[in-house]
Order: sequence, then structure tokens, then C-alpha cells
Amino acid sequence: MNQTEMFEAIRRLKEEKNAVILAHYYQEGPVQDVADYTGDSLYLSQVAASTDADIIVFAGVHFMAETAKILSPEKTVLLPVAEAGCPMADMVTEVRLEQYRKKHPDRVVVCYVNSTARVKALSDVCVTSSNAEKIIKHYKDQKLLYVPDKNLGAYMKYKYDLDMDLWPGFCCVHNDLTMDDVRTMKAKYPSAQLIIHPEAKLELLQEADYVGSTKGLLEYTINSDHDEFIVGTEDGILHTMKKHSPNKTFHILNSGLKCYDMKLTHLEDVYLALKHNQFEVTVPDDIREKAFQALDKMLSLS
Ligand code: CIZ
Ligand code: SF4
Repeated sequence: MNQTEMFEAIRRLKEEKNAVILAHYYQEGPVQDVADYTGDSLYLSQVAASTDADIIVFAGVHFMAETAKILSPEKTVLLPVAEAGCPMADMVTEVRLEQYRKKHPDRVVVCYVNSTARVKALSDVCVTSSNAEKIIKHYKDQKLLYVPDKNLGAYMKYKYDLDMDLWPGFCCVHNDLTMDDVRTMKAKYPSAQLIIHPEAKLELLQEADYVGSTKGLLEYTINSDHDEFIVGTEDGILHTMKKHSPNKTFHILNSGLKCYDMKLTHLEDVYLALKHNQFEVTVPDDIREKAFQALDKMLSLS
């Protein structure tokens, strides 16, 4: 099948099965184009919580599909590529978090949505990169643990002077960005604005004209009077940025800004997911109920 035929086949299967396709901004262009909803994990989880579809096909990584299942347990949630995970989410396990909680029962556990259901189940509240600031500000006078992204946590600590422990996890895509990347790209494109995702290291964020989630970065490029940007996040977002602002210029901060897991999903995987109802993501009820509390708290504070 060529791409047009594939789009048509996906559309037919979607109608037949009353399915909806959600795609994260880090997915490759055609997968974003075939989706009914494209966005960040907060927006997509809100869509998952409110859709009337029977089947949710989540073009993203495992924790996102799991989050959709937690919020919409009666729906069938499919992850087109079963192996698509998030290395950062695996940097904290429930065993180690439980040990930490026993030692520090007074700390509120704030959990990045990039985490497993089991870790969410042990947490007090979830955040995503687009609502982290708002939610953490709500808890700013309490003793906190932020898990698992030490970089986003360090940025919040720096901005709000928090009593917050940081779990030593990181995103292997954003954490690899260096000050050399910043210096090189700023020298090459001196009139461009530097915009970076908070999963990058604090020293880089301090050099940025704007720091924000994918949604934040996208909106910034749409609303800004500037017309040239150096973008410090996964390169899938450039597809949407260019679509919204065809007359603006975007340079990726480093050509290695590709999430291996996000890029595992191709159009054909979305088609096969719909055709064969694969690969279903489930969450045991006891875990789901506890993880739901942390996500629900997040949604109510967002
Ligand atoms: O929350 C998300 O969707 C992620 C993983 C990135 C972002 O900033 O949107
Ligand atoms: Fe995980 Fe980083 Fe990939 Fe996002 S970009 S899914 S945080 S490894």
C-alpha cells in the first residue's frame, strides 16, 4: 500500500471499529497526520478520559497508553508497537520508591507522568511537563520528592526554591544536550531564539529564551514575533511547528534529538494495530485504582 492507500485503509478500519487515534508530538510526521488528535501527554490523556470511542490507538510510548487505560478502563487501549517504552520511566521502580517512602514518610511524592502505573500508584500526584509548574507551586511549602526526572525537578527547584528531593532519572534524549550544542547553534544562527524542553540540564535552560513543554514550545513559536528558532526537544515537534508557522524557520539544537522509542511507530503499525487489535495495554485493578488517584489529582489541579 502506498501512503494514500494506507491513510484510507486506516480511516475505514477506524470507522468500522469506532476507534480513535491519538499521536504524541514526537511521533513521525505521517503518524501525526493520520491521528484524530495530536498533542502532548496531558492533552492526550484528557482526550482519552473523555472519548466515546470503543478503541483508543495510542501512537506514543507505553506509559502514555497505560495512562489512557487508567483514565478510561472500559476502553480497549492499543499500543501499535509493544516494545515502545520510555527509558526514563524505567529509571524508577516501585520497590525502590517504596523503600524511599518508608524512609521519608513526610515527603509528598510528585510523579512525572513519564512513569509506570505501579510508580504512579505509589505517588500522591502526577504532573506532565505542561502542568508541572502549576501543580508543584500548589505544594511549594511542603517537603517533596520529584520522580523520576532530575532535570525537570532541578529546574522547578531553581525557580521556586523548593525543599524537594530529586530522583536520579533523566531522559536520554534531552539529557545528552550540551553547552557546546548551545554555543555552536547560537553562533551559527545569531538571530534565532533558543527554546528548550525542561528535561534538558539546568545550565542549558538558563541560556534559553523560553523553556516549556512541547505544547508550550509550539504555542511560543506560533505567538512569538520572532521568525527563527533553535529548538531543544525531540525533532518530531518540528513537523507540527512548521505546519502552524510555514513562514518561520526552525533549527534543531542537535541532530541527535530523536527518541528511539517514539520513532518505532510507523503508519503500517497503526494500520496493523487497528486491523488485529494489537497490542492491548492492561493495568491490574488494584494498581489502576491507586494510579488513578494521582492522575485525577493532577487533572483536578491542571
Ligand atoms: O508530556 C509530554 O507529552 C512529553 C513527554 C513531553 C512534552 O513536553 O510534551
Ligand atoms: Fe522517554 Fe525521553 Fe523518549 Fe520522552 S523523549 S519517551 S522522556 S526517552
